[in-house]
Amino acid sequence: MHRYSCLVVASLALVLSDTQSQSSSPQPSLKDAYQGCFMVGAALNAAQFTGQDQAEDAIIKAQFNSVSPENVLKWEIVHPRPNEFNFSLADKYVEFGEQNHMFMIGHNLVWHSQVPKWVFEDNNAQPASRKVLLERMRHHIHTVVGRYKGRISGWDVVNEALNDDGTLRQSPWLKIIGDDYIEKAFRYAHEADPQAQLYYNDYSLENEAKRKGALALASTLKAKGVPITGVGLQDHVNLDSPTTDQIDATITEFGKLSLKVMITELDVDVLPSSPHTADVSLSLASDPKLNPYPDGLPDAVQQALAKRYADLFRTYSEHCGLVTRVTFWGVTDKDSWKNDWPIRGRTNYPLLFDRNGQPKPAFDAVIQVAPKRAP
Ligand code: 9MR
Repeated sequence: MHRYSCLVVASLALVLSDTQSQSSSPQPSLKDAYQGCFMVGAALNAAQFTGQDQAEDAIIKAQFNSVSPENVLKWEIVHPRPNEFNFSLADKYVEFGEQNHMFMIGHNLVWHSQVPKWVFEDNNAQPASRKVLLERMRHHIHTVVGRYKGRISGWDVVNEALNDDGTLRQSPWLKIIGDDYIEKAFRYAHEADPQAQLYYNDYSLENEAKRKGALALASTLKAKGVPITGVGLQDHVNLDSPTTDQIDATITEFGKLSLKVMITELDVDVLPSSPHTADVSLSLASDPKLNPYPDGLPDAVQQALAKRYADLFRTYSEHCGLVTRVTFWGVTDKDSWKNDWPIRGRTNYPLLFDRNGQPKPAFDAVIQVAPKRAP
């Protein structure tokens, strides 16, 4: 397991990427720039970890020291039917992470989305009983976490259990089991791999009401001795919202509970009508006015994106050690979920690498604000 101290000393390591090996200036790497502060990760899609996207593989290997699976460990993929598990893609994800010595995340175990209907039903398509659903949850978690015991180091155990007002979401998990479903999920995951780090992961935790709800949830779990080790702030953010003060305060507040804090799904939406949320059920009608940059990002917006990323990483770096990882939700703009949410088929620019895999000004900005370390 990685250990990170907050020593901001050592030299800035530089790596030569394949693409720039012939140019005079070597390309720095995110993972080296933030070494000693936090890990830098990316969520991967199947093409990347099965070797079908060699160009992106080169970026991933050069830039990141942690990976998350964008979709392949979700319930509907690994456990599509009651007695059927399918680990073919998940196994490839884990092999890729091992081959490249990366800190691997499992995403996710208990969520209201991307989970088949049968999970919540009995044989007559009626709601399952609490007892049956708890046993299904235990079986799923033991099977999935157990398979990767000692290999996947941290799990998003419960994902997005809160409403925007901080109350518990009325998901089938809550309705059928009751509010102790969260605690049970963490206990089952801990039984399956006592060494694994276990996280609660959610979006918009910078907003006061939701943050209060999450802080109350986390402190109740801690008080009951539930094995939660960290909180994931997804940080699907916009150019101007939430403010870095809100982000800073959110990290500080969770730190006070002696929880690790991770930025788990970072991207910056530059398009209009993209609310600061990641509610997957949201869907808006398409309109060309809401897709203003189909042929490229104007320089002014490119610079605004770079400044936003610099401000974000300055804020995260002020919490070196408390923030243990910053993970981008994707590698290049080409594959980002933000091209299809909340409006399908737009051209978005949320990440540090462009559609051709080239680093954007935002990449340089993130490297530049990394804590300077003495040689
Ligand atoms: O990026 C994922 C996208 O490919 C899926 O279609 C989507 C479906 O729910 O899930 C996306 O990832 C989500 C993550 O698992 C949880 N937080 C919000 C992310 C963006 O929707």
